[in-house]
Amino acid sequence: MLVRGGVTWIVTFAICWYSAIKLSSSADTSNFKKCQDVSFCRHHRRHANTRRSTQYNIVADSVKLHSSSVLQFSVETPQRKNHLDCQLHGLAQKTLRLQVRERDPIRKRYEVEDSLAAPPEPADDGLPISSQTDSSTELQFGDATVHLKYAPVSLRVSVNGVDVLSLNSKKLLEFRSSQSREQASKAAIKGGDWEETFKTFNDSKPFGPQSIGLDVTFHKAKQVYGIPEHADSFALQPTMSKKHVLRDPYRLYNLDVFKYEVNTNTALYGSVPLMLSHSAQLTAGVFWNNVAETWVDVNERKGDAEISTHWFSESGIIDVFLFLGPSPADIFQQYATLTGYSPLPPMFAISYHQSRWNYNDEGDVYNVVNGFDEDEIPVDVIWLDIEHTSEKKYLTWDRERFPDPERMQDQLWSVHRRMVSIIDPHIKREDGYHVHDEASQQDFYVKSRNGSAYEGYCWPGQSSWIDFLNPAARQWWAGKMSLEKFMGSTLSLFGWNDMNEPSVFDGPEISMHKDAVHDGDWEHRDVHNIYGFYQHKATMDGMLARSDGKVRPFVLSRAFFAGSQRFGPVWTGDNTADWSHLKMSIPMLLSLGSAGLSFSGADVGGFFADPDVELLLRWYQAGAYQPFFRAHAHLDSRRREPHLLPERVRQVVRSAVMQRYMLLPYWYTTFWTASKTGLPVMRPLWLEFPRDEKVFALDDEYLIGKDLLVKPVTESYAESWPVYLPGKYQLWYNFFDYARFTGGKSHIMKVGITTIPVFQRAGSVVVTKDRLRRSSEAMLHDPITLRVALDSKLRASGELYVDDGTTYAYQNNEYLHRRFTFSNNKLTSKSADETGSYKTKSWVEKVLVIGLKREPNSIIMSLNKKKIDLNFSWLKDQRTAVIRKPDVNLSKDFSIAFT
Ligand code: NBV
Repeated sequence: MLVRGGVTWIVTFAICWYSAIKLSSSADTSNFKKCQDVSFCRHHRRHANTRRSTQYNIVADSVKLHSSSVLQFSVETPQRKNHLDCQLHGLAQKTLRLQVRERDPIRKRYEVEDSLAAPPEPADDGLPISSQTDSSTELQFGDATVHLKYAPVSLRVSVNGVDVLSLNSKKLLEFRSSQSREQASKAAIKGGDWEETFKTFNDSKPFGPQSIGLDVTFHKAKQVYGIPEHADSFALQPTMSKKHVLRDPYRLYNLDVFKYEVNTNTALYGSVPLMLSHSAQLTAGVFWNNVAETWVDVNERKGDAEISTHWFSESGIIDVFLFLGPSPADIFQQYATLTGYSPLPPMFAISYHQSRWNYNDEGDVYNVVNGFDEDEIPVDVIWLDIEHTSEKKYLTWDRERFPDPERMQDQLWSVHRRMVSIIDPHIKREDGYHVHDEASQQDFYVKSRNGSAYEGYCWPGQSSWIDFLNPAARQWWAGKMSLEKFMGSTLSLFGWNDMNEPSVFDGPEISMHKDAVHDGDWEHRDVHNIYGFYQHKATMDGMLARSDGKVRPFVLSRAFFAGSQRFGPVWTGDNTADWSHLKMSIPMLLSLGSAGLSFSGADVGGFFADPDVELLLRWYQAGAYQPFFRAHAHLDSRRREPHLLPERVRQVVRSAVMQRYMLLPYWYTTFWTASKTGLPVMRPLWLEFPRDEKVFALDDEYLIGKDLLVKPVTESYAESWPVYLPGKYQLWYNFFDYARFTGGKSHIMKVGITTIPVFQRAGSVVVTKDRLRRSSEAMLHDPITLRVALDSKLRASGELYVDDGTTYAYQNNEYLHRRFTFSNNKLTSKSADETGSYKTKSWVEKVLVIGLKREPNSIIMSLNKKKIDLNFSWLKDQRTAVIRKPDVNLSKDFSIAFT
């Protein structure tokens, strides 16, 4: 093991090492483990390949109902009697949970609780036993049947006689019980079970092998998706064929991968062990609730629709949730019920963010903002990276460059802009630095094996890491966000947690030693994947508490786990200014969104290197249509704020950013929907068109909400761009020129440099705000435009959610939820929820009705029992009526008749 401590040569080594990677132009993949470097990965794969498995059997007389919704049973192997205690829970929302625990382990095993939003509710109808023999039990679970076979143990769930999911049908269950080193064989010690070395890093593995594994089969699956984060296709690729190993399993282990490559399933910054399967008949899901290092093998599809997968984790228990769907929307709701919904973000958070490592000083910040104002490009937030601190001591300021941070924030605030500053989890070990002093005194640092504070090298030099696993440390950290404690902060400053995998420059795989120790005596190996989650949570809790719970917080995190959606957005880390990374942003964000993390984005422009003009503007166009929209760049890259770009390029960037602002009412309503239903904001096409098999593997186009389809241009010199429009009977309209297209086929679009292929679904009403402003806040009471796109039966509907965009007043009915419907030649606007009573000055300034059969003779509005003849113009070729100034407050009910 590398000696940890303030030894000079280590520091020198780390600086040299970091300088070396800084100069290198691509990822050094040798810093990161492959399956063959990890003893438990080798072990479980061998198990799968040789099929020489230990047989796990249910002890027949142990099977009994523990309560009306929990079945309990013991599992044993020929070698160990009554070895495992199992519980099968029937939960609300068609969800089953299987927990497998070791009976009387010699060392306790970590159980993950906080990924779940609340203790799961039992199913109303329980999990009654419907039949039982000496070798099996059958249970009724709503319209599903659970078949439990005893020898070998396996669990199969079917609905109306159709198999949906199975566990251990491939006999890959393995639960390696804890043992003492004395009991272990020499071979096991040598084989890496008791001590492992990777490069120069030794893992002492004091508790030996404790890994667990299980196979999960999706019986009705054309494709499987999920288990982010990987820079790979959205539909997961097989890692095993019947005969061969095709690639390493998907790895889930939060890592800071310098200059990550695309089209690989190696680990990245965050992990969500949720997998979804989809076919025209059925969508199902599996959540593996374990925060230790995890690998997942995906087998080639068998026959038409069966995909089996193999999951294994280094420690912890088996805690697996099965979601029975059956529709895609059901799955998202089932997962969100369990791990939480992403809360409604403040409006500024879904607007445009301007970031860079670094804005040098206060003057630089003003210049950037002025640049936006002079060029009339809206922006909501300016970000400050690590150089704004005094010597990388987070929650302090470099007072030479930022002499009066409150003044700066107030100045920005006066022009409706916010700031975000970075707050990393590594703390400079310097006496007199309040965070370090308090963390040391209160024993809030992660420990090394010998009991002293864990030390490593990071941005500030020698550092220690806050133990966010410790609830008291989290509470203290949250308190540090208060306006009194965080000197120089105001209510318009928000947070950004970076490097929280955690990234440790001189640690194994640039992370923390697995034998480091957390509160409760847990090894880092047991909790690695939830470390960043807890920093994110604590920072968010603090930002909420500093306003007495009044102002919605905003904290971006790089690392995440299942449930992180409850705390704030995440982003895809340090991508590169390269077309392949622009392209990859789409499958990566689809994957995050499908795993509950609706609020996510990728650095616009690419973090490393310098994008050429074409790449930069195509990236703005894509980013404007992705949920979290932030331009960010590396310290060594050339400045690329919009006002520095050549005039023609700037105009294209401006148009993309303005489209984002124009569509904010639609984005906000979609985020609100996500907060209620768990439906992702950025949706794969199969969510809305579940039976159109052509879209199952598509990951270069997507839907925002249900009504806007986007396929950003992600190739250089593109002149024509094929776009598949789903749904045989579905019509689509080009969002900008109202041209009509039929669904169920591909269309080739001509794409000039200003073109963003966006289509509105026929049958929808999309709301926009068309006036140019400095920021979203300045638009709060602006008038709206209704874009009514008619289907073939001349019908359309849509909704709009509105509130103050900032506070929680909406929880006290300060909101409006409106519904717009077009049918029988009449457009009506009605309240969708009478309890909403938000007062807005916003009014309807324009209505576009696209796809009418003929020019109307007259258009008459009924409002407050009065009839008003409305002026309109007729766009013949587009069969669109444009009504100007109906001039009615958004909160009023009205109708407009077309004759
Ligand atoms: O804090 C500096 C950067 C930051 O700009 C970036 O967004 C993070 O992902 N940070 C990583 C550390 C340095 C990376 C080379």
